[in-house]
Amino acid sequence: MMGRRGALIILEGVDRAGKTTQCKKLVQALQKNGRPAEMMRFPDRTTMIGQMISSYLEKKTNLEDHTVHLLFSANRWELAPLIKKKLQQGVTLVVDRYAFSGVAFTSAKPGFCLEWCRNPDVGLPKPDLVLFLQLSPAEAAKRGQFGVERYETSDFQQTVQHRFNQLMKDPSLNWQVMDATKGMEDLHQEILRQSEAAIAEAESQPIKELWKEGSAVPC
Ligand code: NYM
Ligand code: MG
Repeated sequence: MMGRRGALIILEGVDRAGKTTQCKKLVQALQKNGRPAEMMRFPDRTTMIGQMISSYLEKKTNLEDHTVHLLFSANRWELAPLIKKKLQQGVTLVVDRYAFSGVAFTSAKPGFCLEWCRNPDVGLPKPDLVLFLQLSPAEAAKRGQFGVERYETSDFQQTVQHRFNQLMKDPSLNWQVMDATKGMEDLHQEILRQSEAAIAEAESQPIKELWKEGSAVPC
């Protein structure tokens, strides 16, 4: 008999929404509930491709915009076999950013449309749940200064937010918008509840492919 597969759960949102904190809390809580769960993050800066991305984000190197977009995607593809293997082994994966950040950040640059940005990620393991941590630019500003990495300016983040809004209109994905202004613990409980539901739902379903059946969101 086939074992029950794990769920692919993604946390998305603009910078400083609390994704990393919530990913860690979710993994701990799932493990405490007796569920095998592990955290991953994108970009994964530990691989060779990840190191190129990291150096770009730290502004140590420059890369042409299409090129870096494809590297972010390649960074997901190089880990796709591991993602599938873990899910099939029954491990639930909690992932800090995925293809949605890829599309939202690149398409926030002039001259890029959603369609082009989405293409390299078509066919990746499809998430069972995408939790979007919603935080207004004003609330984000209260959380302190931006870092020094590329993209960390409020103008750019505002465009990124618009792009996320467009992506969230896609009904082929299980988007759940979370109010990230809530207290950390309340937010965690809500995320845990949504995740447990997605895990129960995923158990009986095959792993699907992202954006394969097309998307209603135009360029
Ligand atoms: N980012 C992240 C992209 O531009 N494209 C992608 O595909 C992904 C996964 O990298 N500002 C951007 C969003 C962030 C930056 O992410 C680094 P983090 O979570 O701060 O390490
Ligand atoms: Mg960051």
